[in-house]
Amino acid sequence: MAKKTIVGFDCGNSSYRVVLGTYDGVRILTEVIDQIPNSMVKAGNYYYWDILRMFSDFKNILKRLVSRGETIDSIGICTWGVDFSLFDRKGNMLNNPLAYRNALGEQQLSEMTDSERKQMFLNTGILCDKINSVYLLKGMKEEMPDVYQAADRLLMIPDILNYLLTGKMLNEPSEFSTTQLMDVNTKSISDFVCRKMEISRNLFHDFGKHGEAIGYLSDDIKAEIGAGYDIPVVCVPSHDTAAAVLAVPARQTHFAFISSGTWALVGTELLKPLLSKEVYEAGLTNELGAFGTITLLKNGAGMFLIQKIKKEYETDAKREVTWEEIVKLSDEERGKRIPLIDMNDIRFFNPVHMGKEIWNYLKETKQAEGGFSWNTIVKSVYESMACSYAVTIEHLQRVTKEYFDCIYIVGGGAKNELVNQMTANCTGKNVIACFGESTAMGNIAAQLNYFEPYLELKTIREIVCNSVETKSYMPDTDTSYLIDSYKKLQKRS
Ligand code: LFR
Repeated sequence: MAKKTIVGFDCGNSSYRVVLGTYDGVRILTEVIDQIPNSMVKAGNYYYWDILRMFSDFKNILKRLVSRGETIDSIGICTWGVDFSLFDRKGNMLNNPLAYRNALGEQQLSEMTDSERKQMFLNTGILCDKINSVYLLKGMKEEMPDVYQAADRLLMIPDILNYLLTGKMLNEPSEFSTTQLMDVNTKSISDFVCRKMEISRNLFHDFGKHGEAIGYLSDDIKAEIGAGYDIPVVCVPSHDTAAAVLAVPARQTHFAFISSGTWALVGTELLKPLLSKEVYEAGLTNELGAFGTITLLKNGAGMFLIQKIKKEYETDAKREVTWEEIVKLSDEERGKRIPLIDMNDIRFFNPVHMGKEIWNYLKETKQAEGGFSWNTIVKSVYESMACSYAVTIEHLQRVTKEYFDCIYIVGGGAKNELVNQMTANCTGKNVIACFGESTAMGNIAAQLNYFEPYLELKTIREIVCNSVETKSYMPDTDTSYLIDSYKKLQKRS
């Protein structure tokens, strides 16, 4: 395959990035063209995402690339999962996408019995979680009936951007699996879930196929960015987790990964879903990955807690602080007792003040006393993160009957040396931190399949292995004893 210049858009909850990938026949070299902060917008009673700002920023960056002389061979879009907008029959967007941190989903899910939840899991492979689109959609149907009634189509966030770029609507499968509206066995829309949740089946479109073109940049956009040639927009695994897993530089067939960002996804890649009782009880979920794979994973709280803490700490300090300073707060606690929190306790999902919420938790569980301490709080988050990883790795080994001798960490969180070491210590395993933009790497690597449709997953991974820089962490202190205390806290929540 000749040299290719490929654009990957990776949109996360806290920032979005545009990455330019150059494939030279052996490896992909990446350059981050821009990184722009992102956040939910509170308007009236709800939290929303500003999708049009993302679209407009993306177009401006494409324009910049064209004017600096790049010839773009293709484009792919990835974003987080679960959020969507509804469209009317004429293709107009009816609502700004609501954010999954709205209370709507939780309210709907709380009405379901245990046996209903199990049925939903067996049908979709997906664990019932308040953030899954199906609950938000049901909530919208009740709270915004006019919008719901006017809807003809539902597009997930990456599908929306693909549509705005090309005029073509489709639902991309990996992203769609996060709705919990896909039958995991037939990989088509679940009639069972639609019936049960009273959701119209007609809202959904045909699924795209990874590696195929969705369409080409519309003439308007081509003119706007100054491109005098056609640019295909390729159907990539557009759920950021699926793309990040594709970017794991593993040569083994069975491997464990942690995709660390606002969320922490701890899992392994499979060819078929696992729907056993053990999987269900361990809180694992079978999402769709790249090119027909399944990513069996635990969807847990990740850097969200510490991202919120950083902002609060800055407010207290009345200045901006670096991540190094935040990490140092924890390091200053070295040798002291290690306080833990259950990372996934609902009280940390979207509290008014994360620091205070954690401090109260530590006091209630008798792990802290005296005056409020940022050091203790930060330490507890980082150590708890490592513990939560260790518990999930234990579950994954049990349900898959595989032993993982190392763990790959991808995503922005891989830069956190302290947590990498804590994870090695708590799991007793070799941790391999993978640097660079993992989601963008997976996005760009998947697009190679458009140029060479017979390129197999194994070959794409080999290209990834040639392209990703890693750093290895071996356990240096045994902290596996913390796992039992962590499990006790999990039971308490
Ligand atoms: C990670 C992620 C998770 C998803 C969460 C919310 O960025 O996509 O996989 O569960 O965000 O969409």
